[in-house]
Amino acid sequence: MKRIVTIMFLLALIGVFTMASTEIPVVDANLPENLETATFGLGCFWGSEAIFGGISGVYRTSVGYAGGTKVNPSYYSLGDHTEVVQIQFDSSVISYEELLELFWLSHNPYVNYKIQYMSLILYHNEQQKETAEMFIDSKENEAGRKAATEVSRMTEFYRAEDYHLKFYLQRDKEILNDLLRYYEDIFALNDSTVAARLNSLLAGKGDPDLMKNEYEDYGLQNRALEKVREMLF
Ligand code: MHO
Repeated sequence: MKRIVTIMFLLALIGVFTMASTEIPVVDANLPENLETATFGLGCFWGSEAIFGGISGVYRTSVGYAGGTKVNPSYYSLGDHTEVVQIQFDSSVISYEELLELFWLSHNPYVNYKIQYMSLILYHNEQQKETAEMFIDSKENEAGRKAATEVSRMTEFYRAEDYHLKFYLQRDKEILNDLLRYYEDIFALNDSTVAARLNSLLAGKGDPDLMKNEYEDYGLQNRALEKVREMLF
């Protein structure tokens, strides 16, 4: 009997330790399964990422290069690629069409920018293709003119260099370092919902009501927590 109690105690102890070592902020721990992916180009990707990272139903964002043919592009050797934001979202919370609305409002889709900054929808499946084409048709009809937006099939996504990731968050060392307690490096942090939200907030974008509800579960402490509270309230 004594032995069983000891074994159970040891198992409980192991449980507590493994929990502590894998602990991440509550919001990140609650990442839903079966997220869909959307990819948009709408100008410099720093701002694009900040626009989408702070809204309900979006769980992950990353900046990168896509749409072209050059293998392994980089910021200074972009080839025929466009700066894009890739978004992972829960379509039961926010629909692809709602994302398209935000995309449309957040840049000028009637201007022919150079390829790096062009207005671009990269669809991931036939349903997204149809939705995007119908969406653009209806906007063009409303406006009575053709949009510059291109709709093409998504191929390879090349994540951007570390210094482009969560651009606004990386500039706030206090908040950044607080989050790096949970994540090994900026690449791991890049996939976090908390990072998407705070990057958006620090850029002055996103839905403040959403973040007011969530921020206590971002895993922040001390001055970083205070700062976020001050920005929200
Ligand atoms: N802010 C830069 C663009 C950077 S973006 C990653 C500029 O104004 O040149 O392309």
